[in-house]
Amino acid sequence: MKKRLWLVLSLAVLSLFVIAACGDDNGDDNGNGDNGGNGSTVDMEMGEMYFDPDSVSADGGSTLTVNLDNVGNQLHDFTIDDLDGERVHVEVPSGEEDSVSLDIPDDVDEIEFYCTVPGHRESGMEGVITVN
Ligand SMILES: [Cu+2]
Repeated sequence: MKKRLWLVLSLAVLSLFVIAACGDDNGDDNGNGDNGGNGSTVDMEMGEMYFDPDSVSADGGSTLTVNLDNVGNQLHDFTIDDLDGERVHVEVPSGEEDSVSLDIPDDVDEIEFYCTVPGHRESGMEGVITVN
């Protein structure tokens, strides 16, 4: 019980640092997704009919870079209908890679992403970014 409270307090303090550090984000990424800093990167595979991983987490106020690798046999896309008022739509042809940087808002809990090619979302090409 006591341990858990300490953990919560530590996380709260850590978040303050993260928020403070966001002011001078230069957009550099260090290629490591889990440093707890103001930016992170995830390598995501696309195929028939999935995103892998289809569940990602990111800090509110941070930048999440998603490296997309379409290992499937057809074109897929990575789409977010409304990311802080903007639509994100990145098409990746079969066998190609692309990447997109997302400014994660801190006033939402989840951000859904999916593939807009007809039938793909229905077949499982969707996922969620959980905002910490
Ligand atoms: Cu698709």
